[in-house]
Amino acid sequence: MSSLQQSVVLVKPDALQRGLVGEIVSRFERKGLKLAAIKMLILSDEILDQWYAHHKEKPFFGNLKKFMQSAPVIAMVWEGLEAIGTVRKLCGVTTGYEAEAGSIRGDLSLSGQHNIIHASDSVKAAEKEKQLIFDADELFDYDKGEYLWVYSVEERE
Ligand code: 3AN
Repeated sequence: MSSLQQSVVLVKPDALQRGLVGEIVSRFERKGLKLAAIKMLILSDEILDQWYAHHKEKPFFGNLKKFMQSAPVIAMVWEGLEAIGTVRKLCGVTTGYEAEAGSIRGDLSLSGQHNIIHASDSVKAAEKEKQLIFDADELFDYDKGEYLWVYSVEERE
């Protein structure tokens, strides 16, 4: 049984600097996903320490934080059936030069750190990331007309 999920995506500072925001947003739109939230912000130390808690002991953690704070990010929530896995597939694997052609990282990046995008890796992570970035009134629920064509009758029930 497929379930409706929300994935938190960050367009990272390198993608903002390289003028790739529109291209990245457009890939999720064209897939048929629903945009539930979007905002621009500079990530605080507190947010990044929690966001990358699993990398805290890694040698690259300091540079990762500096990079992530070097410019604003565009934070978004994308919704759809099985959205967590779908969005990760659209992004491609972590390192740009290894990512599959056709994926966002595979087409647009070459680096392990400057890999232009973040996407939640689980439902639990998405919930945590949503709370770290968005206030309740920044998340929108609305009818998406396109869903009539994106999903079948059974899938919309
Ligand atoms: P993903 O972003 O694909 O979920 P994670 O969670 O392993 O991958 O890594 C989070 C971020 O940490 C990456 N997007 C990247 O910017 C950075 N990172 C991961 N591995 C490395 C590495 N070996 N060297 C430098 N930065 C890294």
